[in-house]
Amino acid sequence: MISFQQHFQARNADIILSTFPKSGTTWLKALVFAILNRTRYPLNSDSHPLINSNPHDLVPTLELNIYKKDKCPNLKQFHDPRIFATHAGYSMLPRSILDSSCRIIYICRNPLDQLISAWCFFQKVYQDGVALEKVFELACEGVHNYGPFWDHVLGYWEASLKKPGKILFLKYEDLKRDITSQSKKLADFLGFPFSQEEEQLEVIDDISTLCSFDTMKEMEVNKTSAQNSNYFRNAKVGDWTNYLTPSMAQQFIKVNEEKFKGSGITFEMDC
Ligand code: PAP
Repeated sequence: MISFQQHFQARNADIILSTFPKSGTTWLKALVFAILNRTRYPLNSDSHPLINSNPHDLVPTLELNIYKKDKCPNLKQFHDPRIFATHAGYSMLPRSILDSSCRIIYICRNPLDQLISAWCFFQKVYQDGVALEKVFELACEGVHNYGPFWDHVLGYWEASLKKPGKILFLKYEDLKRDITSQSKKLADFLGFPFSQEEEQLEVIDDISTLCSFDTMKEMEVNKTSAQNSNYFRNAKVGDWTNYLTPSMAQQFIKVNEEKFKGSGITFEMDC
Protein backbone atom coordinates (compact mmCIF):
# COMPACT_ATOMS: atom_id res chain seq x y z
CA MET A 1 0.00 0.00 0.00
CA ILE A 2 2.83 2.39 0.84
CA SER A 3 4.60 1.61 -2.42
CA PHE A 4 1.34 2.22 -4.33
CA GLN A 5 0.85 5.52 -2.52
CA GLN A 6 4.39 6.66 -3.19
CA HIS A 7 4.87 5.57 -6.77
CA PHE A 8 1.59 5.41 -8.65
CA GLN A 9 1.26 8.22 -11.16
CA ALA A 10 -2.32 8.56 -12.32
CA ARG A 11 -3.03 9.80 -15.83
CA ASN A 12 -6.08 11.89 -16.67
CA ALA A 13 -7.58 9.08 -18.73
CA ASP A 14 -7.23 6.45 -15.98
CA ILE A 15 -10.25 4.67 -14.54
CA ILE A 16 -9.88 3.58 -10.93
CA LEU A 17 -12.34 1.01 -9.57
CA SER A 18 -12.53 1.27 -5.85
CA THR A 19 -14.23 -1.11 -3.44
CA PHE A 20 -14.27 -2.37 0.08
CA PRO A 21 -13.47 -6.10 -0.42
CA LYS A 22 -16.42 -8.37 -1.20
CA SER A 23 -18.67 -5.56 -2.32
CA GLY A 24 -18.78 -6.28 -6.06
CA THR A 25 -15.18 -5.86 -7.24
CA THR A 26 -15.23 -8.79 -9.69
CA TRP A 27 -18.52 -7.69 -11.22
CA LEU A 28 -17.45 -4.07 -11.57
CA LYS A 29 -14.12 -5.07 -13.16
CA ALA A 30 -15.95 -7.21 -15.72
CA LEU A 31 -18.56 -4.57 -16.53
CA VAL A 32 -16.13 -1.69 -16.94
CA PHE A 33 -13.76 -3.80 -19.01
CA ALA A 34 -16.61 -4.96 -21.28
CA ILE A 35 -18.13 -1.48 -21.65
CA LEU A 36 -14.86 0.27 -22.43
CA ASN A 37 -13.64 -2.40 -24.84
CA ARG A 38 -16.94 -3.12 -26.59
CA THR A 39 -15.79 -2.02 -30.02
CA ARG A 40 -12.42 -3.69 -29.70
CA TYR A 41 -13.68 -7.10 -28.62
CA PRO A 42 -16.98 -8.34 -30.11
CA LEU A 43 -19.24 -9.31 -27.24
CA ASN A 44 -20.53 -12.54 -28.71
CA SER A 45 -17.14 -13.88 -29.69
CA ASP A 46 -15.58 -16.90 -28.01
CA SER A 47 -12.31 -15.04 -27.93
CA HIS A 48 -13.58 -12.20 -25.74
CA PRO A 49 -10.96 -11.71 -22.98
CA LEU A 50 -13.64 -12.11 -20.31
CA ILE A 51 -14.32 -15.63 -21.55
CA ASN A 52 -10.69 -16.62 -21.27
CA SER A 53 -9.55 -14.62 -18.27
CA ASN A 54 -10.88 -13.87 -14.83
CA PRO A 55 -11.72 -10.15 -14.42
CA HIS A 56 -8.98 -9.87 -11.79
CA ASP A 57 -6.41 -10.79 -14.44
CA LEU A 58 -7.70 -8.10 -16.79
CA VAL A 59 -7.98 -5.33 -14.22
CA PRO A 60 -5.19 -5.52 -11.65
CA THR A 61 -5.61 -4.30 -8.09
CA LEU A 62 -2.87 -1.74 -7.54
CA GLU A 63 -1.76 -2.53 -4.00
CA LEU A 64 -2.17 -6.30 -4.38
CA ASN A 65 -1.07 -7.17 -7.91
CA ILE A 66 1.12 -4.31 -9.10
CA TYR A 67 2.99 -2.82 -6.17
CA LYS A 68 3.53 -6.29 -4.80
CA LYS A 69 6.39 -6.93 -2.42
CA ASP A 70 8.00 -3.54 -3.03
CA LYS A 71 7.89 -3.95 -6.80
CA CYS A 72 7.52 -0.72 -8.68
CA PRO A 73 6.75 -1.60 -12.29
CA ASN A 74 6.68 0.84 -15.16
CA LEU A 75 3.03 1.37 -16.10
CA LYS A 76 3.74 3.96 -18.79
CA GLN A 77 3.57 1.50 -21.69
CA PHE A 78 -0.12 0.76 -21.09
CA HIS A 79 -2.52 2.44 -23.47
CA ASP A 80 -5.23 4.83 -22.34
CA PRO A 81 -7.65 4.34 -20.83
CA ARG A 82 -5.89 2.22 -18.23
CA ILE A 83 -8.24 0.46 -15.79
CA PHE A 84 -6.97 -0.27 -12.29
CA ALA A 85 -8.63 -1.30 -9.06
CA THR A 86 -7.91 -0.65 -5.41
CA HIS A 87 -9.38 -1.40 -2.02
CA ALA A 88 -7.69 1.68 -0.54
CA GLY A 89 -9.88 4.05 1.41
CA TYR A 90 -10.41 7.50 -0.10
CA SER A 91 -8.05 9.15 2.38
CA MET A 92 -5.33 6.67 1.43
CA LEU A 93 -5.38 7.29 -2.31
CA PRO A 94 -2.16 8.61 -3.86
CA ARG A 95 -2.11 12.35 -4.48
CA SER A 96 -1.97 11.94 -8.25
CA ILE A 97 -5.36 10.16 -8.27
CA LEU A 98 -6.92 13.06 -6.41
CA ASP A 99 -5.13 15.80 -8.35
CA SER A 100 -5.51 14.43 -11.87
CA SER A 101 -8.77 14.24 -13.82
CA CYS A 102 -8.83 10.45 -13.66
CA ARG A 103 -12.21 8.98 -12.79
CA ILE A 104 -13.09 6.78 -9.84
CA ILE A 105 -15.95 4.29 -9.71
CA TYR A 106 -16.89 3.05 -6.27
CA ILE A 107 -19.26 0.21 -5.52
CA CYS A 108 -20.53 -0.63 -2.06
CA ARG A 109 -22.72 -3.41 -0.73
CA ASN A 110 -24.95 -3.73 2.28
CA PRO A 111 -22.68 -4.45 5.26
CA LEU A 112 -24.46 -7.64 6.32
CA ASP A 113 -23.94 -9.36 2.96
CA GLN A 114 -20.41 -7.97 2.71
CA LEU A 115 -19.57 -9.49 6.08
CA ILE A 116 -20.93 -12.92 5.18
CA SER A 117 -19.33 -12.88 1.76
CA ALA A 118 -15.95 -12.03 3.31
CA TRP A 119 -16.29 -14.65 6.03
CA CYS A 120 -17.20 -17.38 3.53
CA PHE A 121 -14.30 -16.36 1.27
CA PHE A 122 -11.76 -16.52 4.09
CA GLN A 123 -13.10 -19.87 5.27
CA LYS A 124 -12.64 -21.27 1.80
CA VAL A 125 -9.38 -19.67 0.75
CA TYR A 126 -7.43 -19.68 3.96
CA GLN A 127 -9.39 -22.36 5.78
CA ASP A 128 -8.65 -20.18 8.76
CA GLY A 129 -11.45 -21.57 10.87
CA VAL A 130 -12.13 -18.23 12.59
CA ALA A 131 -15.62 -18.44 14.02
CA LEU A 132 -18.26 -16.22 12.51
CA GLU A 133 -19.00 -14.89 16.01
CA LYS A 134 -15.43 -13.57 16.27
CA VAL A 135 -15.46 -11.98 12.81
CA PHE A 136 -18.82 -10.46 13.64
CA GLU A 137 -17.52 -9.00 16.90
CA LEU A 138 -14.55 -7.45 15.09
CA ALA A 139 -16.78 -6.07 12.32
CA CYS A 140 -18.98 -4.37 14.94
CA GLU A 141 -15.83 -2.61 16.15
CA GLY A 142 -14.83 -1.72 12.61
CA VAL A 143 -11.79 -4.02 12.58
CA HIS A 144 -10.92 -4.97 9.01
CA ASN A 145 -7.74 -4.98 6.96
CA TYR A 146 -9.00 -2.04 4.91
CA GLY A 147 -10.27 -0.09 7.88
CA PRO A 148 -13.80 0.25 9.20
CA PHE A 149 -16.49 -0.43 6.59
CA TRP A 150 -18.30 2.84 7.36
CA ASP A 151 -15.17 5.01 7.05
CA HIS A 152 -14.45 3.43 3.69
CA VAL A 153 -17.96 3.93 2.32
CA LEU A 154 -18.40 7.41 3.79
CA GLY A 155 -15.04 8.57 2.42
CA TYR A 156 -16.09 7.83 -1.15
CA TRP A 157 -19.73 8.82 -0.62
CA GLU A 158 -18.85 12.29 0.62
CA ALA A 159 -16.23 12.74 -2.11
CA SER A 160 -18.77 11.69 -4.75
CA LEU A 161 -21.20 14.34 -3.53
CA LYS A 162 -18.51 17.00 -3.80
CA LYS A 163 -17.11 15.81 -7.13
CA PRO A 164 -19.84 13.90 -9.02
CA GLY A 165 -17.95 14.18 -12.31
CA LYS A 166 -14.93 12.49 -10.79
CA ILE A 167 -16.46 9.84 -8.57
CA LEU A 168 -19.39 7.62 -9.45
CA PHE A 169 -20.92 5.94 -6.41
CA LEU A 170 -22.81 2.68 -7.05
CA LYS A 171 -24.52 0.05 -4.94
CA TYR A 172 -24.33 -3.69 -5.57
CA GLU A 173 -28.03 -4.06 -4.83
CA ASP A 174 -28.92 -1.45 -7.49
CA LEU A 175 -26.97 -3.40 -10.08
CA LYS A 176 -28.80 -6.55 -9.05
CA ARG A 177 -32.14 -4.77 -9.37
CA ASP A 178 -31.58 -3.03 -12.69
CA ILE A 179 -28.39 -3.84 -14.52
CA THR A 180 -29.51 -2.06 -17.69
CA SER A 181 -29.87 1.38 -16.18
CA GLN A 182 -26.73 0.92 -14.08
CA SER A 183 -24.72 -0.14 -17.15
CA LYS A 184 -25.95 2.97 -18.98
CA LYS A 185 -24.92 5.07 -16.00
CA LEU A 186 -21.47 3.48 -16.11
CA ALA A 187 -21.08 4.04 -19.85
CA ASP A 188 -22.20 7.69 -19.52
CA PHE A 189 -19.78 8.28 -16.67
CA LEU A 190 -16.96 6.68 -18.63
CA GLY A 191 -17.64 9.13 -21.45
CA PHE A 192 -18.59 6.31 -23.80
CA PRO A 193 -22.41 6.27 -23.75
CA PHE A 194 -24.38 3.63 -25.62
CA SER A 195 -25.62 4.93 -28.96
CA GLN A 196 -29.21 4.43 -30.10
CA GLU A 197 -27.97 1.91 -32.60
CA GLU A 198 -26.18 -0.03 -29.85
CA GLU A 199 -29.35 0.02 -27.77
CA GLN A 200 -31.30 -1.38 -30.71
CA LEU A 201 -28.68 -4.06 -31.22
CA GLU A 202 -29.09 -4.99 -27.54
CA VAL A 203 -25.46 -4.36 -26.75
CA ILE A 204 -26.33 -3.55 -23.12
CA ASP A 205 -28.05 -6.91 -22.75
CA ASP A 206 -25.03 -8.63 -24.25
CA ILE A 207 -22.74 -6.91 -21.76
CA SER A 208 -24.96 -7.67 -18.76
CA THR A 209 -25.27 -11.29 -19.80
CA LEU A 210 -21.54 -11.70 -20.38
CA CYS A 211 -20.77 -10.17 -16.98
CA SER A 212 -23.60 -11.80 -15.05
CA PHE A 213 -22.88 -14.05 -12.12
CA ASP A 214 -24.53 -17.05 -13.79
CA THR A 215 -22.47 -16.69 -16.96
CA MET A 216 -19.17 -15.95 -15.26
CA LYS A 217 -19.45 -18.67 -12.66
CA GLU A 218 -19.89 -21.27 -15.41
CA MET A 219 -16.93 -20.17 -17.55
CA GLU A 220 -14.17 -22.74 -17.74
CA VAL A 221 -11.59 -20.19 -16.65
CA ASN A 222 -13.56 -19.48 -13.49
CA LYS A 223 -14.68 -23.05 -12.83
CA THR A 224 -11.46 -24.97 -13.22
CA SER A 225 -9.14 -22.74 -11.21
CA ALA A 226 -9.79 -22.89 -7.46
CA GLN A 227 -8.37 -19.39 -7.10
CA ASN A 228 -10.85 -17.97 -9.62
CA SER A 229 -13.85 -19.99 -8.52
CA ASN A 230 -13.60 -18.52 -5.02
CA TYR A 231 -14.82 -15.20 -6.37
CA PHE A 232 -18.17 -16.72 -7.28
CA ARG A 233 -20.30 -18.00 -4.40
CA ASN A 234 -24.04 -17.33 -4.78
CA ALA A 235 -24.29 -13.53 -5.25
CA LYS A 236 -27.58 -13.33 -3.37
CA VAL A 237 -28.89 -10.18 -1.76
CA GLY A 238 -29.89 -10.96 1.83
CA ASP A 239 -27.94 -14.21 2.14
CA TRP A 240 -26.84 -13.00 5.58
CA THR A 241 -30.20 -14.21 6.94
CA ASN A 242 -28.84 -17.75 6.53
CA TYR A 243 -25.86 -17.02 8.79
CA LEU A 244 -26.60 -14.35 11.38
CA THR A 245 -29.04 -14.71 14.22
CA PRO A 246 -31.72 -12.00 14.46
CA SER A 247 -29.96 -10.50 17.48
CA MET A 248 -26.59 -10.36 15.69
CA ALA A 249 -28.29 -8.73 12.72
CA GLN A 250 -30.04 -6.17 14.92
CA GLN A 251 -26.77 -5.29 16.65
CA PHE A 252 -24.93 -4.85 13.36
CA ILE A 253 -27.76 -2.87 11.78
CA LYS A 254 -27.77 -0.56 14.81
CA VAL A 255 -24.00 0.03 14.65
CA ASN A 256 -24.22 0.79 10.95
CA GLU A 257 -27.25 3.04 11.30
CA GLU A 258 -25.40 5.10 13.88
CA LYS A 259 -22.30 5.36 11.72
CA PHE A 260 -24.22 6.38 8.59
CA LYS A 261 -26.68 8.66 10.36
CA GLY A 262 -27.10 12.01 8.63
CA SER A 263 -24.93 11.03 5.68
CA GLY A 264 -27.83 10.45 3.31
CA ILE A 265 -26.67 6.97 2.45
CA THR A 266 -28.92 4.05 3.27
CA PHE A 267 -28.71 0.29 2.92
CA GLU A 268 -31.62 -2.08 2.65
CA MET A 269 -31.05 -4.34 5.60
CA ASP A 270 -34.54 -5.55 6.46
CA CYS A 271 -34.90 -9.22 7.25
P1 PAP B 1 -13.05 -9.04 -4.01
O1 PAP B 1 -13.31 -7.70 -3.40
O2 PAP B 1 -12.22 -9.94 -3.16
O3 PAP B 1 -12.50 -8.95 -5.40
P2 PAP B 1 -15.83 -9.29 -4.76
O4 PAP B 1 -15.88 -9.62 -6.19
O5 PAP B 1 -16.11 -7.91 -4.35
O6 PAP B 1 -14.45 -9.80 -4.15
O7 PAP B 1 -16.86 -10.16 -3.96
C1 PAP B 1 -17.28 -11.43 -4.29
C2 PAP B 1 -18.79 -11.40 -4.21
O8 PAP B 1 -19.30 -10.90 -5.44
C3 PAP B 1 -19.36 -12.78 -4.01
O9 PAP B 1 -20.57 -12.58 -3.30
P3 PAP B 1 -21.22 -13.70 -2.39
O10 PAP B 1 -20.15 -14.19 -1.47
O11 PAP B 1 -22.33 -13.04 -1.65
O12 PAP B 1 -21.72 -14.76 -3.30
C4 PAP B 1 -19.60 -13.20 -5.45
O13 PAP B 1 -20.50 -14.26 -5.58
C5 PAP B 1 -20.11 -11.92 -6.04
N1 PAP B 1 -19.93 -11.85 -7.49
C6 PAP B 1 -18.86 -12.22 -8.22
N2 PAP B 1 -19.07 -12.02 -9.51
C7 PAP B 1 -20.31 -11.50 -9.63
C8 PAP B 1 -21.10 -11.10 -10.75
N3 PAP B 1 -20.65 -11.20 -11.99
N4 PAP B 1 -22.33 -10.61 -10.49
C9 PAP B 1 -22.80 -10.50 -9.23
N5 PAP B 1 -22.09 -10.87 -8.14
C10 PAP B 1 -20.87 -11.37 -8.33
